[in-house]
Amino acid sequence: MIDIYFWLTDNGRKALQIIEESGLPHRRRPVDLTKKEQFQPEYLKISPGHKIPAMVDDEGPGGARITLCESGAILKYVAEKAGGALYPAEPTRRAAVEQWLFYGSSTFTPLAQQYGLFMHRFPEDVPQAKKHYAEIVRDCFGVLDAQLAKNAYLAGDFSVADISCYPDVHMHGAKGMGLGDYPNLARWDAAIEARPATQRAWASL
Ligand SMILES: N[C@@H](CCC(=O)N[C@@H](CS)C(=O)NCC(=O)O)C(=O)O
Repeated sequence: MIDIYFWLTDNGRKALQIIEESGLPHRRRPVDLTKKEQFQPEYLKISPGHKIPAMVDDEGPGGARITLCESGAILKYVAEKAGGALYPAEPTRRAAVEQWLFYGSSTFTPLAQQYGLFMHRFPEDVPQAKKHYAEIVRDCFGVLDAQLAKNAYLAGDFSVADISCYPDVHMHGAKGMGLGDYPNLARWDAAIEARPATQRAWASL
């Protein structure tokens, strides 16, 4: 059984999406960031950097319990355990998936989080920061849109690469500034939104 520790944020949705796509038995374990539950000593044993998402698999490699944090590592672990096209084994296809998986987890999401902070949560109005991060997010949308002009999904078939980028495109694009300038990204967003696993992952607690 896999326990998924999450909250209703971009990275939390990534973990929920991959576990729903995998079809593996799991339990949802909400970690309420608004109550600072990520700092509870028991949780810090799983996620030392006090971040969601995290996971515990009672039946990890060799049958041993494994704990994991970092959304990218969780996407990879769950998809590999499930097998199939979400994280392909063939080296060239896997390399393409990893390129866009890491683009999501190390470039796009951290920058989109800064955009979200200054647009929606920062206590002061900071026009320069808003402008700066809006330009960066639009640049990322353009990069993704260009890739999706050539491929149905970021690395060919639907994979963890798409899950790595979807939540911030959906929140800040489709449900935010709009995707009118990015037709390929809009088509991709709608296709992923329609997936039953996405619907389950984005349903309330
Ligand atoms: N690189 C990490 C980032 C995770 C992250 O930023 N988590 C945020 C919510 S989206 C969090 O848990 N923040 C609470 C805190 O920092 O105390 C990942 O991809 O999982």
